[in-house]
Amino acid sequence: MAEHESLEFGKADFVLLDNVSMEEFMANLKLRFEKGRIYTYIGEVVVSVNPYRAMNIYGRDTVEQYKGRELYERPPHLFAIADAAYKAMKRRNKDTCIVISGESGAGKTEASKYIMQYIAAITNPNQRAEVERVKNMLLKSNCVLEAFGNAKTNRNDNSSRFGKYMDINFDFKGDPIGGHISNYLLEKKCVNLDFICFFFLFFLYLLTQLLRGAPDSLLRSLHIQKDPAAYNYIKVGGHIKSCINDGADFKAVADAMKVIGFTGDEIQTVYKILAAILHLGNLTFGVDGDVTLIENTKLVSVLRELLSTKEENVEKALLYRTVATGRDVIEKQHTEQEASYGRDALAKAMYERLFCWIVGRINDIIEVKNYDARVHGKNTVIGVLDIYGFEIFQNNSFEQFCINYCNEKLQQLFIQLVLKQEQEEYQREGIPWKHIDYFNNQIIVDLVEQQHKGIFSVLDEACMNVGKVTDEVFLQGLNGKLAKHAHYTSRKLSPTDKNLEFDRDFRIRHYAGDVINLLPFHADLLCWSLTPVAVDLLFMFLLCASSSNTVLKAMWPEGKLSITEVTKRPLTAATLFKNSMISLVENLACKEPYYVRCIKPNDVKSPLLFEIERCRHQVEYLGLLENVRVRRAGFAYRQTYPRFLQRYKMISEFTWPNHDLPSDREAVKKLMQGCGFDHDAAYGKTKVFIRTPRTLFSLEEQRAEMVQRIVLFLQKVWRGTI
Ligand code: AOV
Ligand code: MG
Repeated sequence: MAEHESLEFGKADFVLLDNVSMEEFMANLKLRFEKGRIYTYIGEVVVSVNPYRAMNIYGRDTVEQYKGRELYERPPHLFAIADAAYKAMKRRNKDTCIVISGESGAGKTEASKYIMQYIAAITNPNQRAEVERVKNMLLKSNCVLEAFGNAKTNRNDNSSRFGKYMDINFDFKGDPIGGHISNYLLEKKCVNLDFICFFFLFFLYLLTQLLRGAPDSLLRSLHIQKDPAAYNYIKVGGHIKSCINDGADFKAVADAMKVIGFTGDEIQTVYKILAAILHLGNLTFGVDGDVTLIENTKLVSVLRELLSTKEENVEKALLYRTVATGRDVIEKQHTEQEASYGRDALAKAMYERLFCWIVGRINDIIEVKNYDARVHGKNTVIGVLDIYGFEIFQNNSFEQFCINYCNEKLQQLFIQLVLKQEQEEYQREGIPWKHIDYFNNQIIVDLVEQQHKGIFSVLDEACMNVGKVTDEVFLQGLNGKLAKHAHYTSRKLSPTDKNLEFDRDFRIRHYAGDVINLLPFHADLLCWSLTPVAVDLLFMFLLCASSSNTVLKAMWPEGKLSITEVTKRPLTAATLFKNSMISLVENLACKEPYYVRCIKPNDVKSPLLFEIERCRHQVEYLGLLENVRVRRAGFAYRQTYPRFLQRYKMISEFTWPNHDLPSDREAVKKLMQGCGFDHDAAYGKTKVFIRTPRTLFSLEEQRAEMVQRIVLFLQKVWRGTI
């Protein structure tokens, strides 16, 4: 008997709950967690609770148990979902995707790794060398991306600071032949008491790794000291004590880069850029009269050397900006404060470029090559999305705003695909159906992304004028356009709840709860640091573009453009992010989706603690209860009549080998009645709907038995024993 029928471990599918209430849902989730059953289904959705301990459920033997099986034959597992996505792709030629969501530390990245491992394990049975090479690359690329894109945060020791979507391409045999990675970068802003700097928390992690793990000779050539405390960016990030295992990590990353196929020059350049970023953080500025100066000129020459450029380029990049006045572009000296913003912006831009370049190189290496669809048939895709979940903190800034917007988009997709489509299909097919209420979050998506009126548009407008943008302008814009929106409010904080910096906020009522976005939002800094080719950063771009290091130069391709082309008004980072989310969702929407919903049981990384309130909140904002209701009211399986017959006609005398009933619909009805499943089915205009998975399971069993019998019969015929 499949485990989902054993009560000791609770219900393996929430659809089987006696009553669909929050209490029962939570009790079942808790019981299963305590019994070490971290996965539970809602139909085909896997709900996963982070066990915070090593589980012995991902080995080769478990892979064998799930390989090629139907979802309900085995206890709930990620492998079952991975297998379902794989089967849909292989049997039905469908592009599929697995969307993994949940909050920080809930186990998304781990889940995505197990899914990749599973797919790697079940493919390429013939051990073709080329496929093995591709698989190895896909797995190794993860290691490099994690090194460059993860950070230790207080919520997760290995927190992904970028969203990752990876397509794996398969050939007609179902073996991986390549892949493509899209990353959705986010920056981590750090607000310090007396100055504000933008930087990536994760680069600190990597830089700390570099300091601890790199050989002395390499550090000497980069002019880097071993003591992390010597570097401002690391000090500010408070990361000095963070990683115990940095040395080993450094070697693993260096090896992975080599295996993937990065050249020696490329790897050297990566180190040089990381070192340059560290040195940049130590640059300080002063003034002499009305001239801004770099105080530690020795660092200028170190930067020159690391970036293979001229000292004057370094100075210009750090001390000047260009201002476009009409058709002219003039140079203007930074003030001391502008120079420090500019320095941090440069450090950040260098890191961002480096990261994007690494992703681009990996994509070059893993992209599908030499596949001729005319000869081999369509190549199909499984996409795996691991993206940051909702973040609701005390202080939420631009980063959380983007993350939460992303989650609204994904929830909208979920609603579209799972809830709305499901209900619409029943209506279309004329199946009696009681409408289930659910909250459609489109209104919140619009609040953020609508053209001309949405928050992104207002932010873009506020960013139009570099130098003059203030949060005041931004907030006025928001209040002017959105004051009446049901999901938006803003307020001035009373002196009592005022802390040092924040005196205003605006609030978005997300479907997951109220999120207070604090001002200052630093709209002015956003246009400084987030525009990819802002006029003001022109000299910085020229700095890297003028380098004689060809690898570095390749990261700054706009160096080839003329000044006027470069100074054209660029898209702001907010818009870029919005556009990338829209295209991500479009891409997912044309695939058959599978969902993994991750839940974090507690905030102290304990394997024993199931904090009920904490979990209930996540269950609420993941919309899991609505999901169960729709699923329960609905049907686990549906298929068009001809296809259904094609698969199951051999199990009924009425339909095998062909039926003589007036329609396929009648034939299916007769088949189901004959098998005693009629009570569990509904017959739509074009499709049959089956309510419980168990029925489908029995159909499959009977089919397998018949197929076996037919094979034996044919063998006998061939041998002439009949
Ligand atoms: P996240 O991806 O959801 O957070 P991770 O996948 O990095 O979270 O998981 C956080 C930590 O929880 C891991 O480092 C493991 O220690 C533990 N963990 C998660 N899943 C499992 C599992 N199946 N078995 C054992 N331990 C697990 V973030 O990237 O922060 O949103 O941005
Ligand atoms: Mg992660």
